[in-house]
Amino acid sequence: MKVMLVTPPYHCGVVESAGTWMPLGLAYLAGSLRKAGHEPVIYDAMSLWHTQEQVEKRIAETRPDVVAVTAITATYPASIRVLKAAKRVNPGIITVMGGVHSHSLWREVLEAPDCPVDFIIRGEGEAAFPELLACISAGGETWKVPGVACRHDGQAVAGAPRVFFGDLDALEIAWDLVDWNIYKYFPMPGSRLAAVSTSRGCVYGCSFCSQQIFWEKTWRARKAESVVDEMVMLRDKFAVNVVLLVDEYPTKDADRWHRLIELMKEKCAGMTFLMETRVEDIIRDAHLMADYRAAGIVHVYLGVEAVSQDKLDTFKKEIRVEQSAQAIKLINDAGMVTETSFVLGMPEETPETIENTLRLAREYNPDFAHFLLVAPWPYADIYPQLAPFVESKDYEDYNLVTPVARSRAMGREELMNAVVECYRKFYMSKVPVWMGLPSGFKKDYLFTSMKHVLKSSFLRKHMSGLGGMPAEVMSAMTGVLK
Ligand code: B12
Repeated sequence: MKVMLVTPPYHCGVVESAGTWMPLGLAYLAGSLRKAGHEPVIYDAMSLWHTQEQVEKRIAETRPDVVAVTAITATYPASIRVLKAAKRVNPGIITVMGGVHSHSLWREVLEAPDCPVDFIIRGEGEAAFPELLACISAGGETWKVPGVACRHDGQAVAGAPRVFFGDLDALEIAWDLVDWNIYKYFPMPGSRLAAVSTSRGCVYGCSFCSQQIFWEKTWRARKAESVVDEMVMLRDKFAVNVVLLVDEYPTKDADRWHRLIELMKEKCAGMTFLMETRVEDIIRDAHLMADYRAAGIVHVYLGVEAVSQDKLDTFKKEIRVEQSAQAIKLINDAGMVTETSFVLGMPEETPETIENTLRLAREYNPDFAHFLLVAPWPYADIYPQLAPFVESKDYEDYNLVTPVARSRAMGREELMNAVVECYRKFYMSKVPVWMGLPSGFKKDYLFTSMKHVLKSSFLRKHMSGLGGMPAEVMSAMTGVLK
């Protein structure tokens, strides 16, 4: 069958200010579908900034048998619009949805009025999707396929959960179906950006996070050798020079991670890497920070999330508050860029607690800080705590930057204004410090990133409402960037 794999054209103005990001999950699915004899096509409507009309036209031109979309909660309404377009083009097109949103909320999705979704794949898609298509072709009982949810006899039903894939290195990725010209990392002009997954899952149970639900607190990893072979192939065959490691938790197995760092140092010349991990692993690896940098790692995102131990414990983050500042300093001292996030908007949030978060965010001294508004994913452990305060059911707003819940003391607009003030004050104090950095990679990187944020992010819109960045910051930016 001809299977069109589509990203929903959704934008909330955060991540797209830093780059255009390839849909790795769809490249994995395309690899498995092709292996099973199908003809997959990847259509990244999100990165192409296509309109609903363009999406519909592209579906009509492609004439697929199946249209499949991916959806996180914020992109779910846009994914539904893609599948509605497919049904308008041809009601006979089989429609499939996968990803974290429909994994948990499969019943809500299938029972929604006017639902255009024929099948939901829950969990990993590489084995379930080809098996579903084989079952459809054979006229079999699709509702019994493990990992599939669908309507049967007028009811929404789900097959047994699927066992996670054993050997991640055995999965084929359709790298040749990726339209490489689209993917760029803006802080590094002229770059070509790829995404690589070295492991899947996370063993922690952070209460605001969806990934622990999706992966059931499991963790599986690829072999270091196989990951590095892939990186080298991406560089040599597709001219990739920047790689986002998409893993929730790449550093979990110290031996594997250290071997990976060694191999990256040895084989990945000319490549740079962006990654995320936990603070305690950075502290564990304090003696290896220079090796991280030598391996090409330039940017590390740490989920700091809170500045009080109470709040960290509520989030079940399992770190000590003092570890965050220590980890950030280690990365900064090694010449890499640090990025962190702080979760705001919990029921007990007040202007004073926000002020305190901002004060400590400055003290922790990451290069970039995000002041995120908690998103009440209905399937997250924290949801019951947030439910009484939720004021919007529009999933499109569940993007960590739009306020959807109030706190006891603060309304949604007040929370939003406080967040924008946090950004403004944080970067007002940052830019003069960056000015004093010696010329070189880090200084260029920081200013180029900031330029893109101020040019295109959600902050631009909100900041102008609040009077914008102060003139001295803007003139510093203009001076450095010419
Ligand atoms: C890379 C990434 C992005 C990329 C997406 C690129 C792309 N088009 O895929 C970019 C940078 C654009 C992005 C954006 C956002 N992201 Co993001 N992102 C990630 C990240 C780090 C990795 C995703 C990934 O590639 N995983 C690897 C692949 C192999 O796995 P996968 O995508 O889950 O796919 C597998 C299964 O889920 C399933 N599957 C998925 N889709 C489908 C579809 C079908 C048809 C089938 C059969 C199966 C299937 O099969 C796949 C293979 O096994 C995750 C966190 C994480 N570590 O997973 C967050 C994450 C998905 N993002 C998240 C968020 C919140 C956002 C933003 C809203 C953030 C923001 N405010 O900007 C935006 C929304 C989009 C936008 N344009 O504004 C949240 C989602 C939370 C939720 N429950 O809704 C996550 C989980 C981060 C987090 N911890 O909170 N993101």
